[in-house]
Amino acid sequence: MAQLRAFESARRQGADIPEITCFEKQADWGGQWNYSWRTGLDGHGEPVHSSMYRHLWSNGPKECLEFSDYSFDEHFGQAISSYPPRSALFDYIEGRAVKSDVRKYIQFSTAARWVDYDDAAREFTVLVEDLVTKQTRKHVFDKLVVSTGHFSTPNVPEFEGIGTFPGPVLHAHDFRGAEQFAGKNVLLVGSSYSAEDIGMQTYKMGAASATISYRSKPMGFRWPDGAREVPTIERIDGQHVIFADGSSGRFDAVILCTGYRHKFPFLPGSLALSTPNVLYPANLYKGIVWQGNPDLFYIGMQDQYYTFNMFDAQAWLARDYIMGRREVPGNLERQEDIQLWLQKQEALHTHEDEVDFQTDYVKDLISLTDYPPFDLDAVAVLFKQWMHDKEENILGYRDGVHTSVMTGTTASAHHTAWLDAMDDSIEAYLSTPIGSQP
Ligand code: FAD
Ligand code: NA7
Repeated sequence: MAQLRAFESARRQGADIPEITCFEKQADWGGQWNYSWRTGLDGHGEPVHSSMYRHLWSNGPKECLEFSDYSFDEHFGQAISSYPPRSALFDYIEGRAVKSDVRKYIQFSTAARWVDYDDAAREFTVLVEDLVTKQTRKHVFDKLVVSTGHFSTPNVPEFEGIGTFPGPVLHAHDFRGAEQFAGKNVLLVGSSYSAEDIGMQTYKMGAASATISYRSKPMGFRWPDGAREVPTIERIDGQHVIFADGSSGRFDAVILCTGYRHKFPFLPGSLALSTPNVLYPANLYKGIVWQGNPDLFYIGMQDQYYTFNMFDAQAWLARDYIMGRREVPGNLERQEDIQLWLQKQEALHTHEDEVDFQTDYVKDLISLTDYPPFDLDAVAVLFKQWMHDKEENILGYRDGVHTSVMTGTTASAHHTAWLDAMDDSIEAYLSTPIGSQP
């Protein structure tokens, strides 16, 4: 959506933009934000894309992801809270896409199946399947942008004895809501966003306990009573799980919050990015240009503090390379630039360092394009405030308010504290509950 918007923005400024086709395998746009109740396979037998769940509220302040050319004020016409539910963020990204009229470029329910690159002709041949008619078609392109996300294919490790566990064992990708865990003892494996948020979802929905097992280091939040962190799993024996420090527990369900794999089943190995979930994947110049073939671009493949506005900055730069407004430098220059960023990445120690790193990265992108600039240092301050708020109160940080860097608008406090908010629909979110009027 960012890439289409970037081209459309240039077109509206009078530029002669290239012919664009976007293939989207789902029937609607929004990517992860397009919630599905389904798990496993969708109605066409395709892997379900979205990993989002009911009661998913933004896990970072909306002020950190705001588009600089489409503010929350413009979309909602009123101040809203800093941590909206999924439905409101979907509405926001859809609002901008509708306003810029980019739907016309998208062929929905169409999955990319395979890509070939012809070195001599410098052309990509893309084989797609219309999931409704079952017809396959080939399209030829000069440039290819891959923006298929990387939080969709679960990373599922093996644990000794896990096959003996009698209760449900699921990956975060297949988690759709915590209501079923009321009264249960839940084991969450992993120590990042999914473990933290799904763990607190189970607490919110009345789990008897939430135990979070880390591999490298604990998250260290001040967990509420009934929640705790333990080291990695040594082995599982039926319902009984033994951890590396010798402690153990009896659990009713295991949720593997063990992250995702970058997976591109439609790309040959020579074109497919292979990387762990890091802030600067190797082999991408400026984080977007495939080092092995500068006609190929990737958007959004980084681990993310910044999201929507970073995708925009990437898309604006990709657009300018594609349109020849800016020349992609030669192999050596690209490699040197990549190396510099990789070295900087190596030196990161704290989450604050990581925020500063990604802030510098987005600044670098924006300096190369006409994406409306904004005060990225102020956004970095917001990220650090957010991290501090989480440390102070993991269940209450979403009740805090922040001020928009784009508009200066201070968010309104939501009418219901996150812990008590049981309706994540946009209607409930934007409503003023009866009795709360002055
Ligand atoms: P995606 O949103 O994953 O979109 C990729 C698109 O590519 C999908 O529409 C998919 O159907 C399509 N596609 C995939 N394969 C094919 C194919 N072969 N052919 C055709 N189409 C294909 N970010 C935040 O800013 N705030 C949050 O609170 C937040 N919470 C998150 C919670 C969860 C559980 C997850 C998983 C992610 C969260 N994120 C959050 C990050 C989120 O991934 C990004 O905000 C954003 O959705 C990434 O956009 P994307 O376009 O790169 O990828
Ligand atoms: P992340 O942020 O990639 O984190 C994955 C976590 O899984 C991380 O803590 C890993 O531990 C852990 N992991 C991976 N393999 C194992 C094994 N074998 N054993 C134990 N733990 C393991 O993924 P998330 O799903 O949390 O977040 C992804 C997005 O979804 C994010 O944008 C959110 O907004 C929602 P490590 O720390 O590497 O030792």
